[in-house]
Amino acid sequence: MSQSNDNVIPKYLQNEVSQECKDLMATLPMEKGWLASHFHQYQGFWFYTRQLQGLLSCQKHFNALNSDVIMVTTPKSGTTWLKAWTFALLNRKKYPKMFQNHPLLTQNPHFLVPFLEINLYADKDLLPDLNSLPSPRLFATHLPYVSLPKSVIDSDCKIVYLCRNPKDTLVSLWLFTNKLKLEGSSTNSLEDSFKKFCNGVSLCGPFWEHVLGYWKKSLERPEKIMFMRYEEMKKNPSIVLKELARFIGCPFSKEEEDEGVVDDILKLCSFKNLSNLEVNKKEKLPSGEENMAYFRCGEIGDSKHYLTAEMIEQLDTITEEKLGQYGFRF
Ligand code: PAP
Repeated sequence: MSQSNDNVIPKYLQNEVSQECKDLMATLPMEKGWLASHFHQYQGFWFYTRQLQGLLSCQKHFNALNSDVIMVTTPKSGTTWLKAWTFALLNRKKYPKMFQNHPLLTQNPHFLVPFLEINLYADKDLLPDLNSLPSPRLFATHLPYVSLPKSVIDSDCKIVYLCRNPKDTLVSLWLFTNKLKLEGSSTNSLEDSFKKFCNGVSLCGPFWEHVLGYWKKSLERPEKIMFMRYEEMKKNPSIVLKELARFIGCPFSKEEEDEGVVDDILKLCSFKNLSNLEVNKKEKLPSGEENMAYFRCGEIGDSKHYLTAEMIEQLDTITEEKLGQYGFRF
Protein backbone atom coordinates (compact mmCIF):
# COMPACT_ATOMS: atom_id res chain seq x y z
CA MET A 1 0.00 0.00 0.00
CA SER A 2 1.39 3.38 -0.88
CA GLN A 3 2.05 5.87 1.92
CA SER A 4 2.49 9.64 1.90
CA ASN A 5 6.04 10.98 1.68
CA ASP A 6 5.68 12.65 5.07
CA ASN A 7 5.53 9.28 6.71
CA VAL A 8 8.13 7.39 4.73
CA ILE A 9 11.08 9.77 5.12
CA PRO A 10 12.34 11.37 8.30
CA LYS A 11 11.53 15.12 8.21
CA TYR A 12 15.16 16.19 8.40
CA LEU A 13 15.93 14.24 5.23
CA GLN A 14 13.12 15.63 3.10
CA ASN A 15 15.48 17.87 1.12
CA GLU A 16 18.19 15.27 0.78
CA VAL A 17 16.21 12.67 -1.08
CA SER A 18 15.32 12.94 -4.77
CA GLN A 19 11.72 12.92 -5.91
CA GLU A 20 12.33 9.60 -7.68
CA CYS A 21 13.56 8.08 -4.44
CA LYS A 22 10.66 9.58 -2.44
CA ASP A 23 8.17 8.12 -4.89
CA LEU A 24 9.82 4.73 -4.70
CA MET A 25 9.96 4.79 -0.91
CA ALA A 26 6.25 5.48 -0.75
CA THR A 27 5.70 2.04 -2.32
CA LEU A 28 8.17 0.06 -0.17
CA PRO A 29 7.65 -1.92 3.03
CA MET A 30 9.02 -0.04 6.04
CA GLU A 31 10.27 -0.87 9.51
CA LYS A 32 11.93 1.05 12.31
CA GLY A 33 15.70 0.82 11.86
CA TRP A 34 18.32 0.05 14.48
CA LEU A 35 19.76 3.55 14.38
CA ALA A 36 17.84 5.42 11.72
CA SER A 37 14.13 5.80 12.37
CA HIS A 38 13.25 4.50 8.89
CA PHE A 39 14.26 1.26 7.20
CA HIS A 40 13.04 0.55 3.63
CA GLN A 41 12.90 -2.86 2.02
CA TYR A 42 14.10 -2.75 -1.57
CA GLN A 43 15.01 -5.71 -3.79
CA GLY A 44 14.46 -7.92 -0.77
CA PHE A 45 16.91 -6.12 1.57
CA TRP A 46 16.70 -3.39 4.24
CA PHE A 47 18.33 0.03 3.86
CA TYR A 48 18.11 3.32 5.72
CA THR A 49 16.79 6.35 3.83
CA ARG A 50 20.06 7.99 2.82
CA GLN A 51 21.55 4.67 1.85
CA LEU A 52 18.65 3.90 -0.47
CA GLN A 53 19.11 7.27 -2.12
CA GLY A 54 22.80 6.37 -2.66
CA LEU A 55 21.92 2.89 -3.85
CA LEU A 56 19.59 4.20 -6.57
CA SER A 57 22.12 6.79 -7.66
CA CYS A 58 25.03 4.39 -7.91
CA GLN A 59 22.89 1.80 -9.68
CA LYS A 60 22.15 4.45 -12.26
CA HIS A 61 25.47 6.25 -12.56
CA PHE A 62 28.40 4.10 -11.40
CA ASN A 63 30.47 2.77 -14.27
CA ALA A 64 32.80 0.03 -13.17
CA LEU A 65 36.09 -0.33 -15.01
CA ASN A 66 37.64 -3.72 -15.69
CA SER A 67 40.52 -2.77 -13.42
CA ASP A 68 38.36 -1.78 -10.41
CA VAL A 69 38.37 -3.70 -7.15
CA ILE A 70 35.05 -3.66 -5.31
CA MET A 71 35.01 -4.81 -1.70
CA VAL A 72 31.63 -6.02 -0.55
CA THR A 73 30.97 -6.79 3.10
CA THR A 74 28.09 -7.58 5.38
CA PRO A 75 28.11 -4.77 7.95
CA LYS A 76 30.36 -5.49 10.97
CA SER A 77 32.15 -8.37 9.31
CA GLY A 78 35.58 -6.71 9.29
CA THR A 79 35.10 -4.04 6.61
CA THR A 80 37.56 -1.66 8.27
CA TRP A 81 40.20 -4.38 8.40
CA LEU A 82 39.68 -5.52 4.80
CA LYS A 83 39.79 -1.91 3.59
CA ALA A 84 43.14 -1.52 5.34
CA TRP A 85 44.51 -4.76 3.87
CA THR A 86 43.43 -3.99 0.34
CA PHE A 87 44.61 -0.39 0.45
CA ALA A 88 47.98 -1.49 1.82
CA LEU A 89 48.33 -4.21 -0.83
CA LEU A 90 47.56 -1.94 -3.76
CA ASN A 91 49.72 0.93 -2.50
CA ARG A 92 52.76 -0.97 -1.24
CA LYS A 93 55.07 0.25 -4.01
CA LYS A 94 54.07 3.83 -3.38
CA TYR A 95 54.66 3.59 0.38
CA PRO A 96 57.48 1.09 0.86
CA LYS A 97 58.31 2.46 4.32
CA MET A 98 55.13 1.26 5.90
CA PHE A 99 55.73 2.53 9.40
CA GLN A 100 56.94 6.00 8.42
CA ASN A 101 54.63 7.81 6.08
CA HIS A 102 51.82 5.43 5.27
CA PRO A 103 48.32 6.98 4.90
CA LEU A 104 46.92 4.24 7.16
CA LEU A 105 48.95 5.75 10.01
CA THR A 106 47.14 9.07 9.78
CA GLN A 107 43.78 8.26 8.20
CA ASN A 108 41.02 5.80 9.01
CA PRO A 109 40.55 3.02 6.41
CA HIS A 110 36.96 4.21 5.80
CA PHE A 111 38.33 7.58 4.74
CA LEU A 112 40.81 5.98 2.33
CA VAL A 113 38.35 3.53 0.74
CA PRO A 114 34.90 5.08 0.30
CA PHE A 115 31.59 3.25 0.14
CA LEU A 116 29.72 3.69 -3.14
CA GLU A 117 26.21 4.06 -1.78
CA ILE A 118 27.04 5.53 1.61
CA ASN A 119 29.70 8.09 0.62
CA LEU A 120 30.26 8.66 -3.10
CA TYR A 121 26.67 8.56 -4.37
CA ALA A 122 24.87 9.70 -1.22
CA ASP A 123 24.30 13.30 -2.40
CA LYS A 124 21.21 13.56 -4.58
CA ASP A 125 22.55 16.64 -6.43
CA LEU A 126 26.21 15.80 -6.79
CA LEU A 127 27.81 12.94 -8.70
CA PRO A 128 31.43 12.08 -7.92
CA ASP A 129 34.12 12.47 -10.56
CA LEU A 130 35.92 9.14 -10.32
CA ASN A 131 37.86 9.42 -13.57
CA SER A 132 40.93 10.95 -12.03
CA LEU A 133 41.38 8.23 -9.43
CA PRO A 134 44.53 6.17 -9.85
CA SER A 135 44.12 2.68 -11.25
CA PRO A 136 43.16 0.23 -9.89
CA ARG A 137 40.33 2.12 -8.23
CA LEU A 138 39.22 0.70 -4.91
CA PHE A 139 35.62 0.99 -3.71
CA ALA A 140 33.53 -0.58 -0.99
CA THR A 141 29.86 -1.36 -0.58
CA HIS A 142 27.48 -3.22 1.70
CA LEU A 143 25.00 -3.84 -1.15
CA PRO A 144 23.59 -7.33 -1.70
CA TYR A 145 24.41 -9.00 -5.00
CA VAL A 146 20.99 -8.25 -6.51
CA SER A 147 21.48 -4.54 -5.91
CA LEU A 148 24.96 -4.13 -7.39
CA PRO A 149 25.22 -1.63 -10.26
CA LYS A 150 24.94 -3.54 -13.54
CA SER A 151 28.43 -2.52 -14.67
CA VAL A 152 29.94 -4.22 -11.62
CA ILE A 153 28.41 -7.52 -12.74
CA ASP A 154 29.06 -7.08 -16.46
CA SER A 155 32.61 -5.73 -16.40
CA ASP A 156 35.73 -7.69 -15.49
CA CYS A 157 36.21 -5.79 -12.23
CA LYS A 158 37.04 -7.94 -9.22
CA ILE A 159 34.67 -8.40 -6.29
CA VAL A 160 36.08 -9.29 -2.90
CA TYR A 161 33.33 -10.42 -0.53
CA LEU A 162 33.72 -10.66 3.24
CA CYS A 163 31.32 -12.01 5.84
CA ARG A 164 31.54 -13.18 9.45
CA ASN A 165 29.61 -15.64 11.58
CA PRO A 166 26.16 -14.21 12.35
CA LYS A 167 26.53 -14.37 16.16
CA ASP A 168 29.56 -12.06 16.23
CA THR A 169 28.09 -9.96 13.42
CA LEU A 170 24.86 -9.40 15.35
CA VAL A 171 26.57 -8.50 18.62
CA SER A 172 29.00 -6.19 16.87
CA LEU A 173 26.14 -4.46 15.03
CA TRP A 174 24.05 -4.15 18.19
CA LEU A 175 26.88 -2.59 20.21
CA PHE A 176 27.93 -0.35 17.31
CA THR A 177 24.46 1.09 16.71
CA ASN A 178 23.96 1.71 20.42
CA LYS A 179 27.31 3.47 20.56
CA LEU A 180 26.34 5.76 17.69
CA LYS A 181 23.03 6.71 19.26
CA LEU A 182 22.78 10.30 20.32
CA GLU A 183 23.35 10.94 23.98
CA GLY A 184 20.05 10.90 25.79
CA SER A 185 18.26 8.71 23.25
CA SER A 186 17.30 5.23 24.37
CA THR A 187 19.43 2.26 23.33
CA ASN A 188 18.19 -0.92 21.61
CA SER A 189 17.81 -3.96 23.82
CA LEU A 190 19.66 -7.10 22.80
CA GLU A 191 16.35 -8.99 22.73
CA ASP A 192 14.79 -6.58 20.21
CA SER A 193 17.90 -6.46 18.04
CA PHE A 194 18.15 -10.24 18.09
CA LYS A 195 14.52 -10.60 16.96
CA LYS A 196 14.98 -8.09 14.18
CA PHE A 197 18.19 -9.74 13.02
CA CYS A 198 16.57 -13.19 12.95
CA ASN A 199 13.65 -11.73 10.99
CA GLY A 200 16.06 -10.30 8.44
CA VAL A 201 15.50 -6.68 9.49
CA SER A 202 19.10 -5.53 9.88
CA LEU A 203 21.33 -3.21 7.89
CA CYS A 204 21.43 -4.70 4.36
CA GLY A 205 19.74 -7.80 5.81
CA PRO A 206 18.53 -10.46 5.73
CA PHE A 207 22.07 -11.43 6.71
CA TRP A 208 21.78 -15.01 5.41
CA GLU A 209 20.43 -13.99 2.00
CA HIS A 210 23.24 -11.46 1.67
CA VAL A 211 25.82 -14.19 2.27
CA LEU A 212 24.04 -16.70 0.07
CA GLY A 213 23.79 -14.31 -2.87
CA TYR A 214 27.57 -13.91 -3.01
CA TRP A 215 28.35 -17.50 -2.02
CA LYS A 216 26.43 -18.88 -4.99
CA LYS A 217 27.91 -16.39 -7.42
CA SER A 218 31.43 -16.98 -6.13
CA LEU A 219 31.02 -20.68 -6.94
CA GLU A 220 29.77 -19.84 -10.43
CA ARG A 221 32.41 -17.18 -11.12
CA PRO A 222 35.44 -17.81 -8.90
CA GLU A 223 37.65 -15.64 -11.13
CA LYS A 224 35.26 -12.72 -10.52
CA ILE A 225 34.34 -13.08 -6.84
CA MET A 226 36.66 -14.00 -4.01
CA PHE A 227 34.70 -15.15 -0.97
CA MET A 228 36.31 -14.41 2.38
CA ARG A 229 35.43 -14.94 6.03
CA TYR A 230 36.58 -12.88 9.00
CA GLU A 231 37.38 -16.06 10.88
CA GLU A 232 39.86 -17.14 8.19
CA MET A 233 41.50 -13.72 8.21
CA LYS A 234 42.01 -14.12 11.95
CA LYS A 235 43.21 -17.73 11.87
CA ASN A 236 45.41 -17.70 8.76
CA PRO A 237 46.16 -14.06 8.06
CA SER A 238 49.24 -14.46 5.87
CA ILE A 239 47.67 -17.19 3.72
CA VAL A 240 44.51 -15.15 3.17
CA LEU A 241 46.43 -11.93 2.54
CA LYS A 242 48.55 -13.65 -0.13
CA GLU A 243 45.44 -15.13 -1.76
CA LEU A 244 43.85 -11.70 -1.78
CA ALA A 245 46.96 -10.16 -3.35
CA ARG A 246 46.90 -12.77 -6.12
CA PHE A 247 43.19 -12.34 -6.69
CA ILE A 248 43.34 -8.57 -7.12
CA GLY A 249 46.31 -8.86 -9.45
CA CYS A 250 49.22 -7.81 -7.23
CA PRO A 251 50.79 -11.07 -5.98
CA PHE A 252 53.79 -10.91 -3.67
CA SER A 253 57.12 -11.58 -5.32
CA LYS A 254 59.60 -13.95 -3.74
CA GLU A 255 61.78 -10.94 -2.83
CA GLU A 256 58.88 -9.23 -1.08
CA GLU A 257 58.10 -12.34 0.90
CA ASP A 258 61.76 -12.68 1.88
CA GLU A 259 61.88 -9.03 2.88
CA GLY A 260 58.89 -9.50 5.21
CA VAL A 261 56.39 -7.33 3.31
CA VAL A 262 53.52 -9.73 4.10
CA ASP A 263 54.20 -9.44 7.82
CA ASP A 264 54.61 -5.68 7.60
CA ILE A 265 51.17 -5.29 6.02
CA LEU A 266 49.61 -7.58 8.62
CA LYS A 267 51.26 -5.59 11.38
CA LEU A 268 50.30 -2.24 9.92
CA CYS A 269 46.65 -3.32 9.59
CA SER A 270 46.43 -5.23 12.85
CA PHE A 271 43.75 -4.37 15.37
CA LYS A 272 46.44 -3.47 17.87
CA ASN A 273 48.23 -1.07 15.57
CA LEU A 274 45.22 0.63 13.99
CA SER A 275 43.21 0.98 17.18
CA ASN A 276 46.13 2.63 18.98
CA LEU A 277 46.77 5.32 16.38
CA GLU A 278 45.89 8.87 17.35
CA VAL A 279 43.65 9.22 14.30
CA ASN A 280 41.57 6.24 15.33
CA LYS A 281 41.48 7.11 19.01
CA LYS A 282 40.57 10.77 18.70
CA GLU A 283 39.18 11.70 15.29
CA LYS A 284 35.90 11.34 13.44
CA LEU A 285 34.93 10.47 9.89
CA PRO A 286 33.54 13.29 7.73
CA SER A 287 30.15 11.61 8.20
CA GLY A 288 30.44 12.16 11.96
CA GLU A 289 31.15 8.68 13.37
CA GLU A 290 34.00 8.42 15.86
CA ASN A 291 36.79 6.38 14.28
CA MET A 292 37.17 4.42 17.47
CA ALA A 293 33.64 3.01 17.08
CA TYR A 294 35.06 0.75 14.36
CA PHE A 295 37.48 -0.91 16.76
CA ARG A 296 35.93 -2.80 19.64
CA CYS A 297 37.68 -6.08 20.46
CA GLY A 298 38.14 -7.82 17.10
CA GLU A 299 37.87 -11.38 18.38
CA ILE A 300 36.16 -14.55 17.16
CA GLY A 301 33.39 -15.75 19.49
CA ASP A 302 33.11 -12.67 21.70
CA SER A 303 29.33 -12.86 21.17
CA LYS A 304 29.13 -15.71 23.68
CA HIS A 305 29.58 -13.12 26.41
CA TYR A 306 26.32 -11.46 25.37
CA LEU A 307 24.00 -14.02 23.76
CA THR A 308 22.00 -16.57 25.77
CA ALA A 309 22.30 -20.29 24.99
CA GLU A 310 18.83 -20.11 23.36
CA MET A 311 19.85 -17.21 21.13
CA ILE A 312 22.97 -19.07 20.04
CA GLU A 313 20.97 -22.17 19.27
CA GLN A 314 18.40 -20.21 17.29
CA LEU A 315 21.05 -18.43 15.21
CA ASP A 316 22.86 -21.70 14.55
CA THR A 317 19.61 -23.33 13.47
CA ILE A 318 18.70 -20.53 11.06
CA THR A 319 22.21 -20.63 9.61
CA GLU A 320 22.06 -24.37 9.07
CA GLU A 321 18.56 -24.18 7.55
CA LYS A 322 19.38 -21.35 5.20
CA LEU A 323 22.97 -22.08 4.23
CA GLY A 324 23.71 -25.72 5.08
CA GLN A 325 21.98 -27.07 1.99
CA TYR A 326 24.38 -25.03 -0.14
CA GLY A 327 27.40 -26.55 1.52
CA PHE A 328 28.09 -23.37 3.47
CA ARG A 329 29.01 -23.35 7.14
CA PHE A 330 30.66 -20.77 9.37
P1 PAP B 1 31.42 -1.53 9.28
O1 PAP B 1 30.62 -2.61 8.61
O2 PAP B 1 30.56 -0.56 10.05
O3 PAP B 1 32.40 -0.86 8.40
P2 PAP B 1 33.31 -3.40 10.30
O4 PAP B 1 34.66 -2.83 10.18
O5 PAP B 1 32.85 -4.38 9.30
O6 PAP B 1 32.24 -2.24 10.45
O7 PAP B 1 33.18 -4.16 11.68
C1 PAP B 1 33.80 -3.77 12.85
C2 PAP B 1 34.31 -5.05 13.50
O8 PAP B 1 35.59 -5.36 12.96
C3 PAP B 1 34.48 -4.87 14.99
O9 PAP B 1 34.26 -6.16 15.56
P3 PAP B 1 33.85 -6.39 17.09
O10 PAP B 1 32.70 -5.48 17.37
O11 PAP B 1 33.47 -7.82 17.21
O12 PAP B 1 35.05 -6.07 17.89
C4 PAP B 1 35.93 -4.43 15.05
O13 PAP B 1 36.53 -4.59 16.31
C5 PAP B 1 36.55 -5.36 14.02
N1 PAP B 1 37.84 -4.85 13.51
C6 PAP B 1 38.14 -3.59 13.12
N2 PAP B 1 39.42 -3.50 12.74
C7 PAP B 1 39.95 -4.74 12.89
C8 PAP B 1 41.26 -5.28 12.68
N3 PAP B 1 42.25 -4.53 12.23
N4 PAP B 1 41.43 -6.59 12.94
C9 PAP B 1 40.44 -7.37 13.40
N5 PAP B 1 39.18 -6.91 13.64
C10 PAP B 1 38.95 -5.60 13.38
